[in-house]
Amino acid sequence: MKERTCFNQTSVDRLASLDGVDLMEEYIIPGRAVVILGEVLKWGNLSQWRPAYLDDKIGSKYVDVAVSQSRVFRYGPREAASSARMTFREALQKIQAAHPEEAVYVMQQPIAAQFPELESDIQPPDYAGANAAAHLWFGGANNVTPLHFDALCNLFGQVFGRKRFLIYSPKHLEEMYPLPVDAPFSHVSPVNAENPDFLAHPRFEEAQCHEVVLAPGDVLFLPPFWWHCVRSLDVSISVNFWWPPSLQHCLVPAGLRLLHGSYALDRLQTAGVPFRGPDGFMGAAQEMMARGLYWPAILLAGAEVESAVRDMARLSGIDDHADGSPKTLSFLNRDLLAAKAYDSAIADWILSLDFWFATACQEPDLPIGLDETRLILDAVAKLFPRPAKAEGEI
Ligand SMILES: O=C(O)CCC(=O)C(=O)O
Repeated sequence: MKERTCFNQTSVDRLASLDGVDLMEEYIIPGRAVVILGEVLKWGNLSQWRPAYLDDKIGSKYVDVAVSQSRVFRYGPREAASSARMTFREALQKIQAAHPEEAVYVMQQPIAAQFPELESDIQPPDYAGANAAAHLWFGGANNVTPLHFDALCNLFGQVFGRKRFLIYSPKHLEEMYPLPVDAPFSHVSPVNAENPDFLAHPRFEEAQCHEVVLAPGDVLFLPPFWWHCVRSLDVSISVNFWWPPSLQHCLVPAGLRLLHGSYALDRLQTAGVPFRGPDGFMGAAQEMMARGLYWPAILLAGAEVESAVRDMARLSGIDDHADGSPKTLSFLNRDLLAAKAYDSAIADWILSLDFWFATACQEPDLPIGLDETRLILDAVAKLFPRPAKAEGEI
């Protein structure tokens, strides 16, 4: 029986085919990294993609490229790679030059928006998530994308040339020396994974690295929040699909950190999947509670209350902003009580719940148990019941 979570993953399986393999059940749903050899051949006509073929199809189009003297293409925060606009053909000439003055990289370009001419060559596989969007990567040998994670499922297809991935399970958040969650580029590690400085980053030595080389045709499923550093071993063309994670994928240190960050930012109001379902945040809150993740469950209940109270304020004609910033829950509560949107018993409940939401946000290390969490979630469900669904409604 295969392990069910990425946390225990000790090696990355290399599957010669998908015959007899339930990719969803064994890898994608539990968030386990895997390589499928030769699978790109089944993604439409990608096997004909060579630099000359792309030149033929899109050579005269303008494209934004990343530019780097060092061949390291940082997203930030240090030495962020600069960018330039040029025709695809100019980029291709620089990519194929033996000694370019500076390296260029066509990075993560959305194919449907930028190169619709190429779209008919691509047939997304049925195991890619709904609305998974294809992106193009085209660059020279030895281009490096430094260590970072993405909060997305990633199906990465190597089309031409080889690429080497150094990948690390999300359990190694602390070993990656991440920036604070509210800092820009908090998904980028300062560690040089290819040549680590263990004096500066001693914890990095504890992180288990999986080295994965993709040859033309190979596909890597990289689950959300896995750290990766990527080097092109040759002139390389890749196509990848990204799609949003499930709630289960987010139950890793960086995912839970993101939940806290989004709560602190705007009470999860702009968070979409996976925290907010068609029935609001309470489904995810219940699931967190069932998994023993009590503070995250309370944060999600807080997001539900905040949503409901803001909706009520709008319906009652109350401005939910003061001096340009959103009013806090306690201010809105006071305004709604004054407008007789509800009585003082409900207002008192909201006030005491707000204490728990603030504590969940500021002190997630304090011990809290199932009983308190259940009380809070039950109180929220009673205060703001979701309308019962009509028979047959999904
Ligand atoms: O191929 C690369 O250079 C980087 C790929 C990457 O970072 C990604 O797909 O998330």
